[in-house]
Amino acid sequence: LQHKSVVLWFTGLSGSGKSTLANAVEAKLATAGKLTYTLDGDNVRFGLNKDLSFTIEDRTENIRRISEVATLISNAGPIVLTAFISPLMKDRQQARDSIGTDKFIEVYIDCPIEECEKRDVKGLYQKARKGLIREFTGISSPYEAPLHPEIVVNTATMSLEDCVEKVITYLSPRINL
Ligand code: GGZ
Repeated sequence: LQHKSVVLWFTGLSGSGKSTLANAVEAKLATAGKLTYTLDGDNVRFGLNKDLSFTIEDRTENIRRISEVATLISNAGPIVLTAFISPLMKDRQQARDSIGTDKFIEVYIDCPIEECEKRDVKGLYQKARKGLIREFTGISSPYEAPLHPEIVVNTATMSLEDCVEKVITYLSPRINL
């Protein structure tokens, strides 16, 4: 049975767990026989968008291109997952409008910056605090939390398994799982 096309749009701070959760959800969907594609920094910022920096203007362009690519892939059939900070409300709204309000599922990875900074998986927060990275999200560049996301998960208080479950529970009735 063909599923209704959806784009799962993960948003949250660096180190909040967007890619980890997107990959875990993708694995669950694969088990259920669903075709998926995940767009993240690794396959977008090093290729299609390697000309873009982290200024506000370039982040807006980053998100615009990602939303266009998400639409293209989604139209070909797969469930699309995107894992980008996407810090600005207006850019996520633009993505929602261009992808289609009926398809767009915003997943807010709610994780306090204190926790992201404590994890500091890549040492980027430390560099940002020292001023070695400018315009770092949450430190010297804004993050506007979604006000009405379809799904909220708190990766500081919930297990990965629980986060996956919350996403899948929302998704199930919408994609014939
Ligand atoms: C935020 C930065 C920055 C700055 C490099 N600010 O934890 P990561 O490493 O793997 O994820 C972050 C990633 C953010 O790229 P996005 O394309 O998701 O950002 S946006 O949606 O805002 O366009 C981080 C790394 O790139 N990184 N410099 N200044 N994150």
